[in-house]
Amino acid sequence: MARIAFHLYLITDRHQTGGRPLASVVAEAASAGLQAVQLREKDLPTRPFLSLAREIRRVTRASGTKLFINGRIDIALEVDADGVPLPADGLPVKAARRIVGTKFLGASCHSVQEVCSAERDGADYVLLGPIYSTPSKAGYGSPLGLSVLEKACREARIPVFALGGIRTDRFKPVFDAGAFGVAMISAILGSNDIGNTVKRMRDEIGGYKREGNLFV
Ligand code: TZP
Repeated sequence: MARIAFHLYLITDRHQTGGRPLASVVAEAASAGLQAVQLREKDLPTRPFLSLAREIRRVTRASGTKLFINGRIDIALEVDADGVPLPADGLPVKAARRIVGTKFLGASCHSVQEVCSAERDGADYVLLGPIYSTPSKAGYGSPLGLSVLEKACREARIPVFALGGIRTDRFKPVFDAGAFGVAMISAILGSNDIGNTVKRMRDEIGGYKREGNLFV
């Protein structure tokens, strides 16, 4: 099984691109060094979602950016995505593993307990959030804060990606708390200069690389 070797992770929301087509925005981010993208678009019906997934697959193949398809294992298999992050109300990790085989399996978690059980069940990585309050997703209660992130990172051996309200000026506290990576919607998609934003993010993350069993 390949190991997780990416730290900068974009989650898509085509409503937050300021009217720009999602595929071109992702292409710009990918050619600037974006390492992973999760196609989310929960409100898209299956067929347009599949077309978009195919388009984003073409773009990400060209740059070597990992592609993840939120929850839709059928679509992930069809476009040969690199993995599937499971939403909290999606298939259980063990059931999903039987279908995806060696593709990366992620789990969206909202507590330390969920992180631990995702790891026990065989997830390859978790997205933990919201760490900070976020304009992008209502209904997830109050932000977990850095202390929950720190505890999750201490207890888990699999990579923990911090999610929710993450911006470049918050990279330091989340990496200091032990995060393996950062996942974002608005800080990337809301930028007027996505290429430059992604490059600056890559540089910033480069500064936090540390020796260790996870962080390469
Ligand atoms: N899950 C928890 S917070 C969140 C998701 C999908 C949204 C994160 O968006 P942003 O704009 O990076 O805060």
